[in-house]
Amino acid sequence: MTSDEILAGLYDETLVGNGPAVLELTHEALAQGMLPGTLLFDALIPALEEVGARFERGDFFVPEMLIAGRAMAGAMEVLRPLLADTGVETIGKFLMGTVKGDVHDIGKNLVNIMLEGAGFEVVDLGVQVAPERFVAAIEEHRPDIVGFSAFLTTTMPMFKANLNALEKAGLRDSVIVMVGGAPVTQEYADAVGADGYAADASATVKRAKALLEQRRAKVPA
Ligand code: B12
Repeated sequence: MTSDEILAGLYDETLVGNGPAVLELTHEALAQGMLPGTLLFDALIPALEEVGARFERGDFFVPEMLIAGRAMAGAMEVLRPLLADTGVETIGKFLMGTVKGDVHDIGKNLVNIMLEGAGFEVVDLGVQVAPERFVAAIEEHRPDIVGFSAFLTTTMPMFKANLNALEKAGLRDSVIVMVGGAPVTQEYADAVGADGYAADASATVKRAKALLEQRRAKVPA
């Protein structure tokens, strides 16, 4: 199989949620020396974008979204160590979670992988994380940055609820707050009072590093 055939196959099989085929193609691609990032950005993510578009048009329903998401997650398990293992030293601690009421975690997991690859220590709280769990985890782990992920317009307001909880616990000034997820915009991030927003995983890494540098320049160690 040529690289183009593998990418086309990965796209098609992810779209229809054929997990075993996605895994097989992922292994085949890696055996041929294709880069993990190519599989991710040229096949897996575009396939999920198409899944979303079909759902919006009413051509796909929740079960189709679910199996496509699972198929992608299976490939991510294989790609994860390859994307994260760059051997760089830890540059900061990032606490991450999907907000309460929201179970979308593929985007968040991708961000985590890229952050780890860039040298961040990532503590992942998973999905459906309530404000008080974020507060407790910040007290326990003392991260430099906390990230809130939301994929639904109905759960985005949890950003504000989380920020209020941090404020109430006296933690707002001790941690940088980043927000993201498919429906989130820079305007929304500004409106709720977050410190940073990024539209995708690589932009998150850049923004996180820049925010850390700013913070460290202000508070000399
Ligand atoms: C897969 C999927 C599901 C799966 C989730 C599986 C899982 N484990 O994640 C399942 C089937 C469970 C699901 C359920 C639902 N879903 Co859904 N889902 C999707 C789908 C198709 C893909 C999402 C995804 O993973 N994309 C891939 C990743 C890589 O996305 P990404 O946005 O590019 O991620 C990047 C950024 O967002 C950013 N990022 C992410 N998190 C963070 C965090 C921080 C801090 C930062 C800085 C950056 C950042 O970096 C990421 C990596 O580059 C989207 C459509 C779409 N294309 O977005 C709908 C979508 C998000 N779902 C939608 C809906 C409506 C639902 C349901 C309500 C459906 C229903 N009626 O039950 C339920 C809600 C369940 C719940 N309570 O959460 C709508 C949301 C509409 C809206 N605006 O509110 C969408 C947009 C589909 C649509 N077009 O209508 N869904």
